[in-house]
Formats: sequence, structure tokens, C-alpha cells
Amino acid sequence: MERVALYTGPSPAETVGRPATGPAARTLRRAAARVLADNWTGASTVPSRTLYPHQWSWDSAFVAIGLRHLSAHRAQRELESLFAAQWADGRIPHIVFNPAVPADAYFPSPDFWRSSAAGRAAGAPAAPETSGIVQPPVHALAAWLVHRADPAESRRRGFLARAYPRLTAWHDYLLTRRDLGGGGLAAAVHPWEPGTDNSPCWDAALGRIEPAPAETFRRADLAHGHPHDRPTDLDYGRYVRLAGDYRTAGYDDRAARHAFAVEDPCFNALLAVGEHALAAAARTLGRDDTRHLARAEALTRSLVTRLWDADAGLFRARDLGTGSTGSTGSTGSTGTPVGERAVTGLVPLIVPGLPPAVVRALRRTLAGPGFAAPGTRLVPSYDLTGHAFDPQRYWRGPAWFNTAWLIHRGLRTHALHADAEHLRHGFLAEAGRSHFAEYVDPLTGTPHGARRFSWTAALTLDLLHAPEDRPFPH
Ligand code: 9WN
Repeated sequence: MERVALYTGPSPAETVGRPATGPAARTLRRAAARVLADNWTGASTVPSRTLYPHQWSWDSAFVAIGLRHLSAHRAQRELESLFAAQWADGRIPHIVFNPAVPADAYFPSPDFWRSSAAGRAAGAPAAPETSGIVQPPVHALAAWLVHRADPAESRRRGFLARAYPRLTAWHDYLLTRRDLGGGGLAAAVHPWEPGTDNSPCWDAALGRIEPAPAETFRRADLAHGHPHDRPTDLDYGRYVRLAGDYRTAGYDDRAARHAFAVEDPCFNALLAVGEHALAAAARTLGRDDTRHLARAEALTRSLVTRLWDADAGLFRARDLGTGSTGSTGSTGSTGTPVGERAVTGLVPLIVPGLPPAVVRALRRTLAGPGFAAPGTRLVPSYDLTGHAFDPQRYWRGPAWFNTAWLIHRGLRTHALHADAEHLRHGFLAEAGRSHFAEYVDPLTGTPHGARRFSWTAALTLDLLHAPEDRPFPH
């Protein structure tokens, strides 16, 4: 595949004195930096001091992308503390638990996952305790952007050279153990894995799961989050059942028979972009980039052949059905497309090398009645006209800042700079107005979930540094 220069934003020299020149931008930048300082534990950043008091995988990748503008060193440490919890099979766990935090501060807690014992055969470290599932692979992109922010500091600390083998092992895990459909894409085996927990995309697949009885677990999220904003008790019963069954199988993808297995377009688009980032890293380190370029090309092809829906004008997730196992690398069935339209179907815009007709259709869908949020200019998590749309409840309609950032990056990637600017302005306005909320009502901008949420603050910093107009590739 053709080498692409991954969009990294302007170099530090170009940004000095440039982005934060207006008083409003300076105030926003200071406020965002304060959120990240307050949520920094000394080794990494918690998504929220109240709702999420440990380290989360894709949160940390987004945080590192923003932190690089404040301190490349701290951004490197953010990723390194996650890498230190990587399992021997290559997986990067979705939560790394902080032993100093009380057990009942978050559910499921370390004594639910029991990673060091239950996951030992699959390669879980003896310490720290982690969850046994994963989250979307934003890490290679984050590591590359962090390296680019200060290459001298990266070389001095050997950051990229140490990150590269870990990231390669992580992608190897996803592309081998998790290719449950046998079509070259990684499958998610729990709704927490695509990062969009209670999206209507997972309703049908989750509906097949027998929920764990309510009296067998105790939610901690409702102590800080409003019940109307969060997933339901029924959702939680099913999350608990799936995670418990995976634990019983030793988190071993060769042995586990997954009752829930889906191919998510956002997850796999990030994997493709991550392979481009690894190709760039390999070249910087004087290594061969061929394998990564071939993987990026294969992933892009599989995304389009397996998940693109030309009639709907967006990518759809694929439900692989029950009984998927990693032992053969295939379920024997290609699954069925999920009949819901979600923001995750627009995120593949970040993939360089998409067919131009796909890019044009995604742009139309973004501007159409399903996703053009009148109140915020952000992108709702679910089709505004869809039957399950709820402007308030978690991933069933509200607009999230990380997906807006990804789509902004996609628009830049395909040189759609006017659209990108529009989204960037909406993002910065909502981030400031909502005090860096976790997510907002796409119709009114009303904030929901946690406030002073880390990735909202970090990605604000990044967009304050984004260029007004910059060609791609550069
Ligand atoms: C479960 C931390 C995480 C995000 C996810 C978001 C939410 C957790 C939860 O919070 O999930 O992993 O308890 O709801 O859905 O994307 O990484 O911010």
C-alpha cells in the first residue's frame, strides 16, 4: 500500500503563539489544562475523579493526544503506564486498577475481574490488576502523535522504540485471536469493548444474553451518574453475565465460546489507522514498514467489503451471532449487518485510502437529518431520526467529544477543511459551555454524565492547536 503521511497537526514550532492567541481560547486552554492536572494521579490520568477513578485504555490514548501539547514527557508516561499492564498475549486491558482506590468506588472492581489469577494462563500480569476485556485501539495513533510532538524527547527516553513492539503485539492479538468472523476484522466480545456500551447497535445481540440476577452485583455508577443518563439495570445484568463467562473461560480466546461477538466499524477503522501509524513508526526506527502497510490495506478492504452499506451511506456493525470462538479463527458464519445507524459508522472517515465514493457518501450522511445536530454542531451518537434515539441516555443519542474529534480528523484527512472547521468550532464551544462534560444532548447542548471529563479536556487542547486549514497528506 501507498505510504501516507499521517496527519499530525502542525509541528510545535508552527504552533507557538498561534492557536491560543484570543482571550477566550487562552481561558479555555487554561481550564482544560487544569482538568488534566486535577485528574493526573502521578502516573496516568483518570477519566473522572468520581465516575471512573482508575485508568481506562482508550481514554488514556485520547488524553495523551492532548497532553502532548502541555508536556510530551507526561503524555509518554500516560501511555507507558497502560503498556505496563499489557498481557503476555498482547492485549491491552480496558481498565488498569489503581490499588489505592477503595474497592467499592467502581463496579466491576478488581475482585470481580480477578485478572492476575483467572487470567494467568492468558498472560495477565501478576500486578497490576486489570479488567480482562479491551477497548478500541487508538494507542498506536496516540503514540505516533506523542512522538511527533517532541521527537528529541522521544528519542532521549527511547519512547517510540519501546512502544513499537508493545503496539505491534497488541495489534497481533486483535488480528489473530480476535478475528472471530474470519474476515480480517477484529471482533468485540463485550459491549464495553467498542467503547459504546449501550448503543442501540448492541441491543439485538445483547438481547440474547441471560442477565445475571440483580442481587449478584451492586452498581457503583449510580452514586455519581443520573439513572436516566446511564445504561439500565437490565443492560448491567447482561454486561456482568458476559464478563463473568469470559472470566470463567480464563479470558482465553481460544477456549471461550463468545455469546456476544460483533465487528465494529470504529474499532476496526482505528486499527487500520493504527497500522499506518506503526508503518510511520517503523520507518522512523529504521525498520521495514511493509507488514504494517499490507495490514492497513487489508483492514481498509475488509472494512469496506464487510461493513460498508452504500444504501445507508455509512458503515454498519456486523453481528457474528453466538458461539464465536478464537480457536478456529472463524465462526463459520459471516454474521449479519446490524440495522442501526450510529456515529461509529461515520468514524471510518479517519482511514486514509478509502474509496472516494465512500468518502462522499459519509460526508452526505454527516450533513443529513440523521447526524447534523442542530443544537451543538457535534455529531450525535445515534441517528436523530432513529427509532431508539434518546438525547440523554449515554450512547443512545447524546453527542460525545471523542467521536467528534475522530470525525474532525477524518474530515481533515480527506481535505474537507470547511466541514472540519465547522465541527471544530462546535466542539470548542460545547466543551467550554459544558465544563468539559462527558457528553451533551445534541439538540440542546445540555451537559450529561461526568463534568471535568479528561478526554473532553485533552481533545479540546488538541483542537485549540489544530490548524485552520491544512492539506493532507503533508
Ligand atoms: C465501562 C471511561 C469509560 C469510557 C467508555 C464509556 C464508559 C465504562 C462505564 O466510560 O464506560 O468501560 O462504566 O460506563 O462508555 O467509552 O472509556 O471513560
